[in-house]
Amino acid sequence: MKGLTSILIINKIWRKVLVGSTIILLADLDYFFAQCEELRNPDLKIKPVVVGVYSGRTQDSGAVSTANYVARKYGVNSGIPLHLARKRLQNVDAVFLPVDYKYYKHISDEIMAQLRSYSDLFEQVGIDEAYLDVSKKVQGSFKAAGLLVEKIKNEVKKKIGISFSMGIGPNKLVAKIAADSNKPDGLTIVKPSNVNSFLESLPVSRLPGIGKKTSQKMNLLGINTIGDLAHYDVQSLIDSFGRNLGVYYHNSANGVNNEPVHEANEAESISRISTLKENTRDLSALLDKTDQLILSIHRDLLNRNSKFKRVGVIAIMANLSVRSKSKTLLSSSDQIDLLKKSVQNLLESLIGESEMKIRRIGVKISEFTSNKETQKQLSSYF
Ligand code: DCP
Ligand code: CA
Ligand code: CA
Repeated sequence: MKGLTSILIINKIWRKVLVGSTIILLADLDYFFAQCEELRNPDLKIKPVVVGVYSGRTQDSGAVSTANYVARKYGVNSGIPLHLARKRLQNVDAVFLPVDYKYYKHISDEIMAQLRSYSDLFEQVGIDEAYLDVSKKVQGSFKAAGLLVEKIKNEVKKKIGISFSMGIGPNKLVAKIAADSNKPDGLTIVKPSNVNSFLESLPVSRLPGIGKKTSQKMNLLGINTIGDLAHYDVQSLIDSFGRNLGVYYHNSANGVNNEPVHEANEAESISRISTLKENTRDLSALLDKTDQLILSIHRDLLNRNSKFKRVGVIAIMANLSVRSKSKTLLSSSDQIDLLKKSVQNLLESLIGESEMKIRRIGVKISEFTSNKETQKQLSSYF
């Protein structure tokens, strides 16, 4: 075993000598749905633009999907109720538009095809984000990566007319946090030697996977910044959060992340939705229904010989408004029990957010990797 470890380490060193550092980019399209609306109607650019999902019950019931940066100055952000957005933009010449997903998807597809052409490996995550591994392309040079990004940004602006923010880092985690730190139209480069100083002073909530609840729990332990978390005793983290999460938090806070950029059919998902016998917010009644949906989803998953990494639930509420919750697992899985457990957790948190009963319930899995690919990668590694 020891021999194998040293061979792997030597391989890693050789790789560094031969091709330089790993360099990962994360592209995140700016205020995406609203920017698409500006693209087809440039007069909107100077106005607050709010794109929302209208549930149809009253004229303004529903939620904001996103808003352009002009509207954000008035406190209008993703997720707030449309009537609140309307109130915050009272007496302002603002424009409210319904989501036109098909159009945004078309623009996203064009941009993603361009981004893909600049990468060695490409992984799309959702409609407006993608990771690019460009290690070979720029021969491990962060300077060359910066120049490449300037070029891609200009090209996408010229050909498609959309701006995006880009993070450059030695791994996916750092690239993602870098991209988030300068929006819109930003570029943030974090070289390996700057990873710790870059992360140190940021609040723990900036780490992917650390939501409101976890960061509150960490604050109670005296952990406020990513630096605090990096220096916190790893065994104490494991005691508080369990082994998997404890180790994940420790590594992430230290900027350590080895997740490869994998070419997956991320745009794809498997989903089922069904109407409940009667409107309810009773967990066991909902689980009865989601268990049926999961059985059928899982059958499809096995047929395509894939693993999933993202799980979501969607609820159409009694008033026809839509609520959804999703989460990314720490690693890909094809286990039905894990799927059931994840759906249950998501349902619990969804029910906890509103008193309203649910009319229809749906389950979705996405971010697939093929079982065949994983096997191939493992065997070629040895
Ligand atoms: N979206 C949504 N509902 C949410 C959040 C997002 O419908 N609660 C949609 C609309 C967004 C798109 O997903 O345009 C991408 O989400 P982002 O979180 O990346 O936000 P934006 O691209 O809108 O803004 P930013 O410039 O902050 O990336
Ligand atoms: Ca995004
Ligand atoms: Ca975005």
